[in-house]
Amino acid sequence: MIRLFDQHTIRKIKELEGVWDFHGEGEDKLYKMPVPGCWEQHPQFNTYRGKGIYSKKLQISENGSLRLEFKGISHTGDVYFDGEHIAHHYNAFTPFSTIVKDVKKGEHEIKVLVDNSFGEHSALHLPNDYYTYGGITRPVSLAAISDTYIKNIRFKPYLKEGIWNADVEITLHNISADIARVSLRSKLEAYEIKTDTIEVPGEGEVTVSLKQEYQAVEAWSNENPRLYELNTILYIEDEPVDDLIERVGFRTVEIEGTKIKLNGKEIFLKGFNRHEDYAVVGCAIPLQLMIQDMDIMQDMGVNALRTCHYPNDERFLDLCDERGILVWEENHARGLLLKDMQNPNFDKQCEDCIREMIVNHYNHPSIIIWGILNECASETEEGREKYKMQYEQIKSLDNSRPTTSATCRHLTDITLDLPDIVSFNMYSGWYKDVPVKDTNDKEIAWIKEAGGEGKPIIVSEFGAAAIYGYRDRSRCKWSEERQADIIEENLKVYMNDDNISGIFIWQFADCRVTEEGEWFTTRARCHNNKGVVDEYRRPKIAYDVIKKYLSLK
Ligand code: ADA
Repeated sequence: MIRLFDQHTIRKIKELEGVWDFHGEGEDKLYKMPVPGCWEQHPQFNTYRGKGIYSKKLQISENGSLRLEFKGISHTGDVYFDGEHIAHHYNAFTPFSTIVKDVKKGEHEIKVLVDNSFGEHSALHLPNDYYTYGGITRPVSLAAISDTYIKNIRFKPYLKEGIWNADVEITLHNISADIARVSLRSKLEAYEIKTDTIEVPGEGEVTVSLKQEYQAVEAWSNENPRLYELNTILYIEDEPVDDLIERVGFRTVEIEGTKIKLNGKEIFLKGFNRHEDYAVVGCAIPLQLMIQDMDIMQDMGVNALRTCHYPNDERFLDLCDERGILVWEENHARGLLLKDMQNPNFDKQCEDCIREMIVNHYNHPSIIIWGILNECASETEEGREKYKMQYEQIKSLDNSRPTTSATCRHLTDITLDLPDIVSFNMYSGWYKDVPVKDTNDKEIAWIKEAGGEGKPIIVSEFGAAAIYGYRDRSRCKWSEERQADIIEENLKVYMNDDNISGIFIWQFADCRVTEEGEWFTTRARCHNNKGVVDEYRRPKIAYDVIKKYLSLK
């Protein structure tokens, strides 16, 4: 399944899921690997770090051009069509697509060289407190494409004198050498926009900006996540040749002083940090397990989610749209020191990730915050310049959502004047046995002096570790009892402090971490064990403590 709803009824599209041939680089032995999937699930590749080649034969039934889309290859993919190199992409967490023109009907072959190795070529995937898996880890789709097709649609809802309106931007791409004359019809319920003839230059793109008033639609909210399908059809001489269906919601998110407002109403965000990681399947989580995660989090009473520390699978964002879960989605970065940020590939790899995240995820009403650079070098001037550049890039792509970044540079961060919301990670009671309230009061007082005055504040991470099944009456660290105690102490303070507009518990589930980089010294089992469920989603004692407290606000 590519998305939780069909995006086409005219464009012929299919998912290339199933079993692909696979072999490790330099190896002849052939394996059969699931796509989507991580090679780590195979006993021969459970800790494999390097390159692997996936291949699949295709039967194409008609002559024409094709569009291949990969929702995620971890962490670098080079795509070959009948031996010709047609695409390169870095970063496991954002999609990319490519066009193959004038394909003759018959048998063809796709090969994908996948690389999950570390080194200077990879500024964002490096040994870290989560695992960089290997594989074609998210869905792949193949579509027969018309010479001029709908490349992208952005739907920006807003209220005008109490009536819902939207700016609808439709980007068309013409892959032929000749100018194309087309027209569009875009329908949402009974509201229809029709265009006159649009000229798209040969081998060029055109973006059409339309406006529409939608008098009688319902707002999207946490309590009533009302979604609508925006169905756009492209015509050539009145013949429908392409289409794109987007699923949208009418909602606005604003910052008003120190409050975050959804549709003009103040909200308090309460949720988890969730890594895309599940036992056996790694980061290639199938829909049924995504639904399980969502059901468990909602059972504990969440209304929000932070996609730590990278853009998420669109199917999970679709689930958030359907369930009314408010999302902080962030670009890919965790805990990078200045020397890491000085990697010559860092700026471009961040820029690509931000652009692909926003261009592809813009229409999800559940996403209300864009985040960047979790716990990176925000205490340095050079680091500040990179934060500034990335916030500016986000605003240039989307000025409808507030920005933030989770800092751990307590008392030294010099970037708090830049984002719309200030967020901090604090592990009172775990890394330091310090009183939660005093530490929190000090942090908030500093934030206000250091550029955060008058802004909403979010506690983006707090929590403690526990080994699933380890019970101990002494309530010592690493026991489930102590994890529950620490989380309870933190919840009591953060949920009763008017300075705080949101909390994200670290973390939803235990996740695998890399052995390299000495993470094994502080991560028992080579896992980050701060989940309130383990990697098999078995609940720890903290589960019911959280369920009790989240129901109070
Ligand atoms: C940091 C980081 C998380 C995780 C956490 C921990 O706040 O943002 O990714 O590493 O610490 O478990 O210590």
